Amino acid sequence: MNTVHSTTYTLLRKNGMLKVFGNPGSNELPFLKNFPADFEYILALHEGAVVGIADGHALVSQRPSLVNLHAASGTGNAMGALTNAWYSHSPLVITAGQQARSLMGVEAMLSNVDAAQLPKPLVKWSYEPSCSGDVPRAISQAIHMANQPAKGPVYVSIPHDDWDKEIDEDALLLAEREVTTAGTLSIEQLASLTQRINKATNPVLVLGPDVDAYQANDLAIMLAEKMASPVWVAPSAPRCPFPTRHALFRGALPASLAGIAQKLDGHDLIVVIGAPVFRYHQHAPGRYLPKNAELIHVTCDLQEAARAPMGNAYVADITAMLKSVLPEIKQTMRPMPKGLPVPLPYPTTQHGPLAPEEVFDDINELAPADAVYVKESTSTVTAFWQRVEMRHQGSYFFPASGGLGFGLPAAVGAQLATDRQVIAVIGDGSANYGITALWTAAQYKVPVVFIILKNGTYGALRWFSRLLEAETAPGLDVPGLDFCAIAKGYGVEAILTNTREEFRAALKKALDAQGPMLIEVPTTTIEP
Ligand code: TZD
Ligand code: CA
Repeated sequence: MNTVHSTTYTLLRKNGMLKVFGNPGSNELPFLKNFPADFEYILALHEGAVVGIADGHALVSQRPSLVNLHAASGTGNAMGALTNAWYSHSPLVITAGQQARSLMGVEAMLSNVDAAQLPKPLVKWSYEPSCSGDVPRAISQAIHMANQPAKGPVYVSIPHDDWDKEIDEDALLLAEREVTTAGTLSIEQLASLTQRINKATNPVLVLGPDVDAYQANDLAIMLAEKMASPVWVAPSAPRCPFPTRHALFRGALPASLAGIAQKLDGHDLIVVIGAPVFRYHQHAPGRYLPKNAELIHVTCDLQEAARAPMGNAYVADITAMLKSVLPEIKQTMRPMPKGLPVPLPYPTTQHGPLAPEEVFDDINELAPADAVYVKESTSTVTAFWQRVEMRHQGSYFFPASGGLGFGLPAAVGAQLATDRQVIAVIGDGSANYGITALWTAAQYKVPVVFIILKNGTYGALRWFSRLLEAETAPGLDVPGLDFCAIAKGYGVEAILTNTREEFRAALKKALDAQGPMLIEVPTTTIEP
């Protein structure tokens, strides 16, 4: 007999979704009972960590992650993490257990009232099936919705008495389905785009996270070299789309109107690929574009295209677009611009806390060339981009909405998806929002290197408080945290390092370790 339960697991298996990231409650137990042996349940102790881990896994594996949350309260705890999943186009299939159908109306304990409404507007699609027979179809729809461009999180609420119900064998047709989209440029679009690029006298490229997400990094290098144009990373960067020591690399754009216009001044054409136009942050008023500049925007996300305040947009698959555009772009005769100078090694501090720059120099020297960095220390963004060389696709992840609590869990999820070494570089403020993910790292022996930069303060907010003339604001310091004690409490080996020598020795040890290790390093406060 086929049940909703057996059919759903067949569907998940066919879609390669063999991990369930969750934190269970009574509503979810009927889904989890008779858990098939080829599936793995990844338990995290708070739903923010559950979604962060699933997000990191989806970003690195490029596959949808299945999340199972507990009713409304579990969903509520996960909402902050959903802001990041939404902006990073993470394909998360989030399921939440619902009360038994006959008890929902009286609002028995654990009823998720108006369940489909709850996660909006942070999901692409949200649904509660109207009957048990519709559950596998709804999950199938969720998978395809999540995994087609622009990818993103989706939500399905499932009453717990549905799982045992018998279902028609035709429901298994769902497991055979494929949904694909093409999304290439039309002949007319291709001609208008390439003519505009070939005509430009001083073009500049601005690359965003979806270049990295669609593994179009090498195509972007070829395009940049043909155009001999400088390459900037789009502001508020959650990923690294371009090798940071390439001669054409210029760094990440500042996240303000005035800052962007200033950096791009002098260019007649700005080509933005795989990013919103733009993800501003600081309010520094100014014109959208430098004088006499035109902007072309290529994105896989219709919403990104539609909401931009300037420029002409092409909505297309990033990889397919680059493949069709490249042969049409003329190799320019303009000379290749000179590369940025590599920063000099930061001098070693003799007394007192290390500078973050020293820590980054050591990471850059000692970490494997293809390390995956999950970064969530907000005051050290520029220093990190300058000092830690990133060469390969999938080398860098930062919370895409700016919502803290992504980094520590996402590093665990990323390491579950790759053999490359994952290194989490996390601030002493940020670490607390996702700290329980340490337990998951310990229990599942996930060999992440966690580096906690401890400056005792919300460093970026210190900087912002000057920008906003709000220096008198309370609540900006976080003294009295002992991350070694916290890590040990969750079962993760930890070392406190006060000197450069101690840090280097600890990092070497952590890189060789079979399981997770945390390094706590007191640092000075610098500016983002
Ligand atoms: N809460 C959440 C969930 N997300 C946020 N972004 C903030 C609060 C506000 N916030 C920032 O935007 S940066 C920051 C906070 C609290 C400071 C982070 O401190 P840190 O990093 O120690 O992790 P730095 O390097 O000291 O800035
Ligand atoms: Ca800090």
